[in-house]
Amino acid sequence: MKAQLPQHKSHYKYFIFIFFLFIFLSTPNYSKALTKPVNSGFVSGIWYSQTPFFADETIRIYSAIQNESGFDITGSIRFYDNDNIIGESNFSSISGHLIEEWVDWAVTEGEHKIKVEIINPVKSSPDSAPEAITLLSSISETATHYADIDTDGDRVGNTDDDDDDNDGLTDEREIELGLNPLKKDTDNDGKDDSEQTEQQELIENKINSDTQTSDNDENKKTDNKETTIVDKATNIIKNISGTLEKGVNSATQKIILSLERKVNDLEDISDNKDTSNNKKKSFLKNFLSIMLSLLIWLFENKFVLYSSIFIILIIIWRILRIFKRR
Ligand SMILES: [Ca+2]
Ligand SMILES: [Ca+2]
Ligand SMILES: [Ca+2]
Ligand SMILES: [Ca+2]
Repeated sequence: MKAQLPQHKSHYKYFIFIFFLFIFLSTPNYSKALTKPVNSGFVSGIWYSQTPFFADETIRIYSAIQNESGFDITGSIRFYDNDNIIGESNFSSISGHLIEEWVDWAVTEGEHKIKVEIINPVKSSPDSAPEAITLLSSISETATHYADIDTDGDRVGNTDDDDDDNDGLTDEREIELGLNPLKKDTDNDGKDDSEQTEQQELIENKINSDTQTSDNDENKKTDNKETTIVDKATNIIKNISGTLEKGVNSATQKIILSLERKVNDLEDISDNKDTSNNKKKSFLKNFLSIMLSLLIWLFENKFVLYSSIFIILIIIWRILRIFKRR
């Protein structure tokens, strides 16, 4: 009968196995073989060949890798714009050194989130096979930029530029005038908008000036015309007055002559002795005299004078008549 080992001896086998396993796991080579993250990551983030950058420009984006891993690393570095790959290039990084990498990028208008990532890093050693590793920090921080349009290339984006096309007219003024604020020569006639607008304004000012001068001349002409009309009217009135005066004078003279004739007639009547007929004729003469006096009054401003003369003549005529009767 085979004697059995004591139970506590079988437990020793487990302790020995665990001890050697611990020793094995504690060796450095094995820990590396488990791809422990390597702290060789990015140092200076991301920078650009120029800032600010604008749409339609091609710029260069840079990044740097500081290798503090204790061994050389090879791999690729990939650049992203809004998660779209801009470009990728291979790198070889010496332990303890910093290397710079870049990619060229055609900028478009809008917001851009730029980041850089290290792809497929491999530990490189002259006495061992290449070994894939994991970097502690393989992706850079994301840098956000807004790329504006700079139509006139003066390094001031249209958002901040008062004169986007640099033609001398502000965007606001161009919109007011119906011109294109993004084009120096809106109508393609070879003259910049400002030059053309300046000329147009000069022309308009000249036209306004000429119109005003013309208006002044017209006013002067109108004044002259009015003056001429007034003069003419005055002359006509004067002529009429003169004519009237002459007419009145003439009429007065005629009346005087007529009255003289009447006096003569009355002398004849007084010789005739026919009392009733004399009275009728006398009344008729008086009536005619009054009518004539009224006519004179109607036509003559100096009617008082003429009326006075007429009255004096009548009085004379009456006196003469009295003397005749005697
Ligand atoms: Ca500009
Ligand atoms: Ca302008
Ligand atoms: Ca313009
Ligand atoms: Ca033009």
